[in-house]
Amino acid sequence: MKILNPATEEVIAEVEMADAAEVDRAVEVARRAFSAWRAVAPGDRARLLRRFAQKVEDHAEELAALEVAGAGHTIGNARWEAGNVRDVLNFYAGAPERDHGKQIPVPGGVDITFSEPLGVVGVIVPWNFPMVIMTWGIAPALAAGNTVIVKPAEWTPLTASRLAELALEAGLPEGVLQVLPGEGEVAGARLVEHPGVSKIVFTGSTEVGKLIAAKAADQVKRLTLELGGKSANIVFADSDLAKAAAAAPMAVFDNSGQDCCARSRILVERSVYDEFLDRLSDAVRAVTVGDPLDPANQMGPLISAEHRRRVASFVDAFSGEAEGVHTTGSCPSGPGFWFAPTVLAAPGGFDPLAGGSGAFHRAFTEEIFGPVVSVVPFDDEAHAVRIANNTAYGLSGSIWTRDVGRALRVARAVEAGNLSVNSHSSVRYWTPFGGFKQSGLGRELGPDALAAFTETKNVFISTE
Ligand code: TXE
Repeated sequence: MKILNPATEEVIAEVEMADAAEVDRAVEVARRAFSAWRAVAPGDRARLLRRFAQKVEDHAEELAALEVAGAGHTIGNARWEAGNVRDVLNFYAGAPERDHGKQIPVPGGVDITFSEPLGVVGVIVPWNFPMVIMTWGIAPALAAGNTVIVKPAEWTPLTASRLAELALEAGLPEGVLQVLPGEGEVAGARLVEHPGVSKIVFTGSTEVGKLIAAKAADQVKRLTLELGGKSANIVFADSDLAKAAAAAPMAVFDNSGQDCCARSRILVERSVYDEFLDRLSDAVRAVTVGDPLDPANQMGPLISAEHRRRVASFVDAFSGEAEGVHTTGSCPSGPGFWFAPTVLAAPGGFDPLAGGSGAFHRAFTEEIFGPVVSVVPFDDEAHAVRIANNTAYGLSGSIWTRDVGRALRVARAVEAGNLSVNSHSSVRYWTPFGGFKQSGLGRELGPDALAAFTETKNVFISTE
């Protein structure tokens, strides 16, 4: 398959796609490697993973440049991502050294609880954050003693393959980490179906996540799912409105809106709605879109022509309507899958709690995964919470207010896994990340993710 640079549309690589037989061979290799890898002492595994992290650090600029070329990320984001890969590898490296099991007092003997690796873990990765999402799966999986097969997204296999090479250079044994570029319905599906794969970590669309969950149920295969989102950014009248409006654009336009945590629904208290929209529009017009290698640019292109067509379908649907498209920022023309940051404002009389089929309703409820944000007014705190929760998704959200009590009340009431107050921060690798409802199953990152890559085993020894 030809890999394109989304900013130039130039072919930068041609990559072989694995078929089902190659997946089968990779599983065989991973299973053989598992018996040796699980036996490596936790301290030695930790040393190898730290060496891997050091390799990533040594090659950070190269990895960042590859992510810019292959995924269209801005260089600033790509550098952050290379740093995150290093940090997450280091964070989990020593975790098994601190897993001491448990000895629970029981009558008649000694009872020991162990954590054991699962076996072969399949990590299916999307194209929006190729190297970090891969690492959130592989780092705890490898640290816990599993072997891993990564299937990167069709569009973005380059950094994944490079990371596998660096792992080998760092001394990880052959077969412990394999990267297999391939199509979802072929290589991805085979990983899910293969009885030799004990767990699937999947990040991608809710639609494919449901398919995978149904197939995995057949073998009661372990699953972690990180799916879509339609997160709310709730702005109260008592907030620092200038700060809230200045921060709102990049809370959704970062990575060109191709972010499962994008705060793509802005809910604004009615008394400050017009003022907020004015401020937001100014901020959106100031967003710099262009060459992702230029550190001055805040936004790059979309991933592909096909994805741009899908994003455009949400905005094009407004032609002829009196209200809808409120502000359009700027973006380059010419080669590259560019899309201008766009603000949609609720048409008069729009009820965010009612069903509907109009253009604004569709944009307000479906995951667009592009630089398009919809803004609606709300009446009071309870109304804001009802609107925020009126979705099948539940990944992230933000609350802007100066009232600490309200911030906590609303944060507890919103059905989402990751909330931030007066901030749009979503990912801090020390803390758990994941979704409520149809945004996912299980949590990644944080101290507890390791448990998702182990089975608990209890052994009783009679002393009688
Ligand atoms: O995702 P897919 P796509 C959302 C976002 C986006 C939409 C479609 O709204 O516009 O999904 O993106 C592999 N068995 N998100 O089509 O298809 C596939 O090869 C096994 C949100 O790219 O879900 C890729 O590696 N695997 C999201 C991965 O699944 C299969 C990130 C994701 O692809 C498969 C990406 C199958 N049957 C998209 N079919 C987020 N949570 O951040 C596909 N794949």
